[in-house]
Amino acid sequence: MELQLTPIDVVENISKKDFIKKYYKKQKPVIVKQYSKNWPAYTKWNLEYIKKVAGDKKVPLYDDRPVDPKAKFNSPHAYMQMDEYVDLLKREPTKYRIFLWNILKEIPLLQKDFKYPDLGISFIKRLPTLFFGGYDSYTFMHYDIDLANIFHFHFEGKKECILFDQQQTEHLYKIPNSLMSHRGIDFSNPDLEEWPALKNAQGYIAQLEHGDMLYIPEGYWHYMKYITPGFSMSLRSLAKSPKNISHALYNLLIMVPVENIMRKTMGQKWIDWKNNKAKHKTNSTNTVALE
Ligand SMILES: O=C(O)CCC(=O)C(=O)O
Repeated sequence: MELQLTPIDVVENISKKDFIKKYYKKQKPVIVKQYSKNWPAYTKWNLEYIKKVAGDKKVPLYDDRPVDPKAKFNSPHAYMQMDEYVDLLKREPTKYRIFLWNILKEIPLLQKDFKYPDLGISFIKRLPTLFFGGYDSYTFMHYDIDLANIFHFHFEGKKECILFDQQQTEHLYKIPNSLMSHRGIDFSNPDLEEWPALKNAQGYIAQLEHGDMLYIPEGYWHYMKYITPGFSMSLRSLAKSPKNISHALYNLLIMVPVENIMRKTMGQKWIDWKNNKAKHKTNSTNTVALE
């Protein structure tokens, strides 16, 4: 048995009216092929260009190592200069990824190369962010702290995306006091004997290519696997549902400070407790999958 994944709708173009009616209001993901074809970024943005405009920047890198109990929530695992990082991406597989790199702060010049989509919703203009990954690297299954609507534009190469809505959370081995699934799960090829509750989860899957835009609705879980080295830009729009807004406030005001205190005081014991709890709690509330 495999994960229950439905292909994400793919359209060649979309009007404002259709986007709002068929996807935004229904909170359903969609891919618009080649959405960025009329932006300067479509022809300019590739890894060589990023090396040219940001080669001297020191960039924070993340890999798939277990959580370090001494590190604060979301702290990077290493730093490298961008030109060295691009060379590494092109030369060999690497697990190092760049996550949530703020364009306005780091390379404001890139702002001229894209436009905020005219899709009938307003965007948070101060937070365009970039994500980079090497061949076969992946971003763990997670959802974002602000449960925003995300518009994800891919450049150079191919990427696989797996999404789940918030109602699937009980099947996803969520780590307590975090925004992540258990890191032991390989969502591209999950071991359903070890993680049986995943059989109950219903999600979506798609591949993105250069120029494509993926709409990720509010609070959706997402896992991204870089099939080839490449990068993406996410633009965000605030969550609208009161439930998601209060969830976002809880994350920022309670979850993160509690996590930092617990890591500082309990260290590895806290991380081990959370990992065990995720596994046992999810298995015990998913008895159907275990039969
Ligand atoms: O593509 C990635 O590496 C992660 C993207 C992501 O997590 C996001 O856009 O919120």
